[in-house]
Amino acid sequence: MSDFITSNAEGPIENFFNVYDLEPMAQKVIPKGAFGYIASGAGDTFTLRENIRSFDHKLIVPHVLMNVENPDTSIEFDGDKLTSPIMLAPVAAHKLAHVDGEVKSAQAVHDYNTIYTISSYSTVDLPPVTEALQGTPEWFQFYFSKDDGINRHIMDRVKEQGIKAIVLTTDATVGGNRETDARNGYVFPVGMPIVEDYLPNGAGKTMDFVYKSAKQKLSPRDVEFIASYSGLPVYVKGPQSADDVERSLDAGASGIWVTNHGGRQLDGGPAAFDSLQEVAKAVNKRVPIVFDSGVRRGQHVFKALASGADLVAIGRPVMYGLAAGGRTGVKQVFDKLTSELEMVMQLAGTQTIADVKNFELRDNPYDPGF
Ligand code: PYR
Repeated sequence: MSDFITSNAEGPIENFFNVYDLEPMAQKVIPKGAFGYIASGAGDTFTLRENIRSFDHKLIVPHVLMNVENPDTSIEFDGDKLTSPIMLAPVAAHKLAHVDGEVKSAQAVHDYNTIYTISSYSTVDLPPVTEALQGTPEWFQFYFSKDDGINRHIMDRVKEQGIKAIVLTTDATVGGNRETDARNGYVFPVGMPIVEDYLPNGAGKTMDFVYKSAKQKLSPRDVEFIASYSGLPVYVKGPQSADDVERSLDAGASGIWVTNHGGRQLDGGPAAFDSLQEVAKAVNKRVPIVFDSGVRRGQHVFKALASGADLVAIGRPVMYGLAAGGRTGVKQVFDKLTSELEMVMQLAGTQTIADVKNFELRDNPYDPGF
């Protein structure tokens, strides 16, 4: 709806010492319903809370006398040299956080130089986002239509943009129990142009309606279909167990994305970081692993990489940085996590991301709360 007013901030965020600081800043400038939609989780928010807490299940025992100075966070991934393995997770509707929406976050990801995942529920259409990225690698997160003709059309458009991979979200075939949205009577205030063909007039719709408009009966055949039609690598976003890894790889997945959707879907499920341990073992380096859900610190990035992730994605912190500082704010979020990661790498005795990936974390022998 055109009367939706959110942040138009642009410029450096002051008093920003860690990414947790950004949430209350964003809350001041994003309307209540939209902020609740972004920040909240499902049900009792058990899984949402466990996502952050679970990083304490593993310890980084520092290694000293390791001849380390100026650790290098850069990586090469799929032919691209990236500033770090920290990338953007697909997050719906950036226009909730900033009037310019995905254009600003894409500009920031270009400034930082990492992978941008555009959501099917982007509030800016594909071409302006690709343009704002100026050649920075872009992936597309797919909320599948029930109609394969529409899916083909969306994939044709995705390919026209030179997008490098498709991410099939499999853990959201129906909305989680989003009670905050229900209490706030939240409806999407802006439309979603990429899925206009199966979700016309998205503005004014509840999240439940949005989810039910997409395909619910997903199966391995959908992975096969996307892979064969698009010819692009398909990342299956959702496996949290060895069985699901095998089902995805058998269907032709080129990568596994470990997530619990930021605690927004199945409440009562495991923390994503705990699931990463099982998934990495099952994948056994056959394909790349992307990890998200709960990443708020450089040491979280470090622990995820040391547990088998190749890329670590962030979502909510980017939305908060966007609200508090626009393009500059989003860049600051990536920079903050990177400088924390560099410090942790230095103190842990690791010079490169390859060293981090070979680092052995120790199981926490103390009681981390349960
Ligand atoms: C979410 O609300 O979590 C979506 O993925 C759209």
